Amino acid sequence: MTFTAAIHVALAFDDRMALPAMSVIKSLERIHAQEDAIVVHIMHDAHMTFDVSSITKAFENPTVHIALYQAKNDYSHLISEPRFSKATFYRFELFECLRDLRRCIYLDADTLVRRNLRSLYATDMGEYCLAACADLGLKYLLEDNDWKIPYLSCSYNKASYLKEVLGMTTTRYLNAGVMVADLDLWNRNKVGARAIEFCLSHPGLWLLDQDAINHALNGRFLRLDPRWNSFAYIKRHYADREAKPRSSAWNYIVETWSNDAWIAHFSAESKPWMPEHAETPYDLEFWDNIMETPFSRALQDEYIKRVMRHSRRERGSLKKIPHRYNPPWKRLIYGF
Ligand SMILES: [Mn+2]
Repeated sequence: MTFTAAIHVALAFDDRMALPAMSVIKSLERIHAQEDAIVVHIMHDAHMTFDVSSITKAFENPTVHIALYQAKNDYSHLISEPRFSKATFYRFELFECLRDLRRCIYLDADTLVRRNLRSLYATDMGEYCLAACADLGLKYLLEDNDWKIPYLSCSYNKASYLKEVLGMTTTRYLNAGVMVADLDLWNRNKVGARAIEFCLSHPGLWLLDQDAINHALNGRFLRLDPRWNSFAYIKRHYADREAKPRSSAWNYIVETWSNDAWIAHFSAESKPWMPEHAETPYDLEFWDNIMETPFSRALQDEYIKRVMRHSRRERGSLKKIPHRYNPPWKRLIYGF
């Protein structure tokens, strides 16, 4: 291994996001094997059903080093809707714990790394404390189609939501799923603390902590290549729902995201591990990763149990298994 200084990655999850988080770590290992050393700093829930120590056993190797941190604060009071996980706030606490590191790459637990992160880690940040991708889904889908954002009992277009609710004086709005943070500057500017304060004073924000980070930065972030945060669902999911034909710029992004995602992001309804999942081009890669994690055995057992229950009930053949019992991990058991 050509050992250079390690790349520090920050990841946070509770029980609900433990499974996809394992795929993130596996994807990091696959991409960087024999080339780079990755330190994955994980902040997790204090009360996990999932055995956190199994992560170290499963992944500790020359490429990946795991560092575990238990969240001290409980953020449940900031969660307005069940679609959010309180672990989304752990990033702020983790960035404080890591303040002595020069920088880190933060990854949402619903991402999949498909390109070496060395160049992203070396990004010249200039005077910014954060580098991230502009939220192009928000820009093109909402702005171009004039879709509305709900907040309290009103609805806003994107520009008025940013101005009136988030108090921003710019339309530069980032997606917080993939971020490079200059940890010293981030902490000195108290970005995390200001974001949490904003959530406390504005319950019911549409995109919660992401809205709050955008409020705190007010457009002061370095814009990254959109491939670093490729929304996995856009092409298939919104094909019929866009009211207007796509501009060539948006079409280019959509194509790139579905063919050449550097980091795929299972945002919105595209969560391969959820029953109401919207299919994406990256689902198979996700399950291939999961099958090499501590969840593999449990998933196979669960799948076999369901098949047995179903066959007993139906006295039918495997062909009759409904689609929802037919996920990609069947290949491991039946070889097809
Ligand atoms: Mn996400």
